[in-house]
Amino acid sequence: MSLYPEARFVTSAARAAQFLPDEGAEVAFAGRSNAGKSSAINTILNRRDFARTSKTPGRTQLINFFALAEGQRLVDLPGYGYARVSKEMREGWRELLGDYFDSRQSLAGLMVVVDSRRGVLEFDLQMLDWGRALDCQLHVLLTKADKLSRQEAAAALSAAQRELQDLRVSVQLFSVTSKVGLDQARAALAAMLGGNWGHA
Ligand SMILES: Nc1nc2c(ncn2[C@@H]2O[C@H](COP(=O)(O)OP(=O)(O)OP(=O)(O)O)[C@@H](O)[C@H]2O)c(=O)[nH]1
Ligand SMILES: [Mg+2]
Repeated sequence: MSLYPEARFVTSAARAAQFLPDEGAEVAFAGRSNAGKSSAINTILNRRDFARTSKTPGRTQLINFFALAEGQRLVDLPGYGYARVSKEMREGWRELLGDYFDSRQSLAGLMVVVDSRRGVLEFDLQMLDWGRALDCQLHVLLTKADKLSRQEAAAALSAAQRELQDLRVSVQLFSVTSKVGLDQARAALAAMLGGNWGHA
């Protein structure tokens, strides 16, 4: 059963004029290309092929808006850091993301999706900075934890926690295949949308 039975895709935005009205509460998923954003969204919502997933990095190049319930939205942001795209395209993404974070008062929470094998990188910190400027709740999903041994996963978690400890960011392990951390991620999303972060 989905926690959001009414969830539906609404629109893709290539520029700021196409964003949905800035009202209600929104949670955005950001992360490096191929980190597992779309997979995480599908699994958290329990909807197969809801946000598209791809073996080809950089496939989600637009800002995708989903309605979850009345006044509650989820946003799949375009992945960053994919090397094999043109400079113009990279600048276009940066501008689109910049416009989004400059304007989005309804952004209640930001989920930064990080490949647990790579750890937190510079662009992830940039996203967290942008989210902090909007005073939204910040949560990091260390994805693909199934690809690490138990020991490696624990080490990846404590490394990320150490790195983010001064930044008011919560961090967890996550996997769409083993379902590690799924309940925790769902609780984080619900708390962000419901405005009761810290009580999840
Ligand atoms: N083993 C494993 N594979 C995963 C997991 N999450 C995602 N993947 C795989 O990683 C690849 C990329 O996943 P996506 O969800 O498309 O990544 P994305 O961050 O949305 O990528 P872009 O839209 O290109 O930015 C796909 O082949 C997924 O099947 C996970 O938890 N475990
Ligand atoms: Mg995607």
